[in-house]
Amino acid sequence: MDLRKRSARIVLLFFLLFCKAQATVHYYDFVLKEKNFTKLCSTKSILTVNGSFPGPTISARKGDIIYVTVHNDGTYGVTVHWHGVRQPNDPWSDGPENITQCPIPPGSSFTQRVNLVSEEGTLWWHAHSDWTRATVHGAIVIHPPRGASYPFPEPHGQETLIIGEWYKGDVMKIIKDALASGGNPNASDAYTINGQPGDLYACSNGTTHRFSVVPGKTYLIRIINAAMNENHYFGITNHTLTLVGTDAAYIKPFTTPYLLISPGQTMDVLLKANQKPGLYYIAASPFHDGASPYDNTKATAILQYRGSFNTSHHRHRHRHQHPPLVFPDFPDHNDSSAAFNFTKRLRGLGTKSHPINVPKKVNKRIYMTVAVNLLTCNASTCDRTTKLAASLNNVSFQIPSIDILEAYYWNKTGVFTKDFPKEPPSYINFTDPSNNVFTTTGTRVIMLNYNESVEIVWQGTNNTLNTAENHPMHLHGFSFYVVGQGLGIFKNKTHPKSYNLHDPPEVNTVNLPLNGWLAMRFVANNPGVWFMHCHFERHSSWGMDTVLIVKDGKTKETSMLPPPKDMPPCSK
Ligand SMILES: *[C@@H]1O[C@H](CO)[C@@H](O)[C@H](O)[C@H]1NC(C)=O
Ligand SMILES: *[C@@H]1O[C@H](CO)[C@@H](O)[C@H](O)[C@H]1NC(C)=O
Ligand SMILES: *[C@@H]1O[C@H](CO)[C@@H](O)[C@H](O)[C@H]1NC(C)=O
Ligand SMILES: *[C@@H]1O[C@H](CO)[C@@H](O)[C@H](O)[C@H]1NC(C)=O
Ligand SMILES: *[C@@H]1O[C@H](CO)[C@@H](O)[C@H](O)[C@H]1NC(C)=O
Ligand SMILES: *[C@@H]1O[C@H](CO)[C@@H](O)[C@H](O)[C@H]1NC(C)=O
Ligand SMILES: *[C@@H]1O[C@H](CO)[C@@H](O)[C@H](O)[C@H]1NC(C)=O
Ligand SMILES: *[C@@H]1O[C@H](CO)[C@@H](O)[C@H](O)[C@H]1NC(C)=O
Ligand SMILES: *[C@@H]1O[C@H](CO)[C@@H](O)[C@H](O)[C@H]1NC(C)=O
Ligand SMILES: *[C@@H]1O[C@H](CO)[C@@H](O)[C@H](O)[C@H]1NC(C)=O
Ligand SMILES: *[C@@H]1O[C@H](CO)[C@@H](O)[C@H](O)[C@H]1NC(C)=O
Ligand SMILES: *[C@@H]1O[C@H](CO)[C@@H](O)[C@H](O)[C@H]1NC(C)=O
Ligand SMILES: [Cu+2]
Repeated sequence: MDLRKRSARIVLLFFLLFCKAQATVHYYDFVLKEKNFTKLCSTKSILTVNGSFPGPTISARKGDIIYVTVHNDGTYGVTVHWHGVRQPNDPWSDGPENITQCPIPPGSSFTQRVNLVSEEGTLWWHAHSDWTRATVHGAIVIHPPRGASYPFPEPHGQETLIIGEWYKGDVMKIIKDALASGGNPNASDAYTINGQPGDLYACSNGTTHRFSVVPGKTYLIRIINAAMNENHYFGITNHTLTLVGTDAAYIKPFTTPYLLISPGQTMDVLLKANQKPGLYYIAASPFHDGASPYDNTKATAILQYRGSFNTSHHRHRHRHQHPPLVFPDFPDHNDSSAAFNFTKRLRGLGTKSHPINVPKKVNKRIYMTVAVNLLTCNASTCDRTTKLAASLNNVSFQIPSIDILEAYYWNKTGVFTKDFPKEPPSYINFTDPSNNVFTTTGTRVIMLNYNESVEIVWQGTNNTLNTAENHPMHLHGFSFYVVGQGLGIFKNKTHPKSYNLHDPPEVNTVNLPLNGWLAMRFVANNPGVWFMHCHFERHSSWGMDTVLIVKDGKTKETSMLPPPKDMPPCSK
């Protein structure tokens, strides 16, 4: 062996040993159980992890491996998903119900491996069964590897803020009733920040979440939108935010008075406590540009400068009393242009330690319409003549009763078909109000060869039902680069010429604008079965979903791992 090759090998060996030594293995136990919570002046029992809402935070460093044993002490089957974690070669731990596993039955447990190979920043975990994620979710905080640092000055402190959505009714019943009636599910009754609706809701102003800061210091705030059906504006009165990362990847920092954050997305911001010491609202308020009913309330938490609020004086009598605070200024709830402008500002960081590896050439293109539709129904499937549905390329996805991953791995037939269309059935004017609303149904998946460079262009639609709205599109198993976006209809001759192949952001969830299009790219180098869906829960429940199956490569390293021994059984 020549000297150059040998020294390269030695360097590689050191690199491997060094990385191995750095990876830490963590173990967590999650106990799914019911617990009573009182909010909005009424008490109800919700499914939780370990009795907390939001659930426990997982903290680790990039490169670490976490084993989470999920014990189901509830009364029905549930699955848990690690949102945004690539899970290389290991779809078995990904979690979506009947896509990669059957539900964990009550009284049993399942150990999932959360392998943080490539993500750094903030992600989250949530239940992936029916609407259980409303209450079963928590943060995944991923620090830089040991010895590495943030691509910005070390913050003085950190805070995680989770935006949630609270329903007075039972969430499982809400979606069940909606699917049975064929209509819209009930809207929520409040939004929450770290489980608290805040000052603007009855009975909750005594428990508003507070975040204390030292004047002059800079903080890293990790924001997660865990809401079910709504995007949010997020901001802090009289403060600007510097966005530094999203979906556990860094971006080129920019300063903004507010964020537009969609369900599924995470955003890391730097906050400088540079205003007059006092109390300020941290606020979330919905962005909703569709015609469907929605919860039009606002959630608040409080940013509290230390020294400006005399806690000892108030501790006994009116512990949390404060003068009225001002809500931050946000654009209108349906200002699609403000939302689109915000999304367009994101750019990948693109430094030596955080490179951008966007595919420059593409082997496989998929053009995919995203629609809310109708299906005809009869008395046995719903109460009306038609029911609301949703589709991708006019296929409303039907979830099977055996998970697709096991069907694929064990060569079981009759569970899914490998023929998801690569373009819509016809090239109509997708945004025209006169479009037909009806869709077909099926469990049709997209087959990809290992290492293929894939481009997916999502196309927003409208129709006679007036269903145009934005959609937070999410892919499991990959982060993808957002290379282009625009309003109106995608033109396959001209729009690709304006793609950003220089510094596109890398995300796992992206907001497809109202009546617009969005182009994304990734390399299919993660063999497995990966769910793709709108992260509005009502749309996903109606079938705005599909599955990508990435076939094995030629070697063991490029093939899917075998299933773990404790896979929950499928009842059949
Ligand atoms: C959850 O509760 C179980 C049992 O009480 C405990 O062993 C476990 O450490 C808890 N997990 C977390 C993440 O707090
Ligand atoms: C919640 O409270 C109700 C009414 O007090 C009670 O019947 C129920 O057992 C409680 N549930 C849990 C999980 O504690
Ligand atoms: C949904 O809302 C309707 C009307 O407010 C109410 O009667 C019903 O109980 C709600 N359903 C659930 C499951 O909370
Ligand atoms: C703080 O923000 C509020 C609401 O946007 C605004 O009315 C007020 O003038 C601001 N105060 C300062 C000191 O900037
Ligand atoms: C806080 O209250 C205590 C007790 O009433 C008082 O001694 C102290 O001076 C107060 N501090 C401030 C900053 O107002
Ligand atoms: C909470 O609301 C009650 C009733 O409106 C009010 O008396 C109290 O001062 C409020 N507390 C705070 C901290 O604003
Ligand atoms: C969005 O950006 C466009 C073009 O830069 C600008 O004309 C428009 O005013 C912006 N809209 C909002 C709401 O910021
Ligand atoms: C998943 O399959 C089980 C049967 O194994 C079925 O009871 C359940 O309803 C299915 N879940 C979904 C979301 O379709
Ligand atoms: C499934 O079929 C493929 C191709 O025919 C074969 O290589 C593989 O061994 C089969 N797997 C199982 C588990 O039977
Ligand atoms: C599509 O329909 C919309 C709404 O009617 C219209 O504004 C737009 O110009 C049409 N686009 C094309 C390419 O015809
Ligand atoms: C969508 O179509 C409806 C008619 O069904 C029309 O009233 C509405 O303005 C359209 N919305 C958008 C955003 O194009
Ligand atoms: C490009 O779009 C046209 C319709 O505008 C369509 O007929 C054609 O098939 C598309 N070509 C590709 C390669 O997708
Ligand atoms: Cu949607």
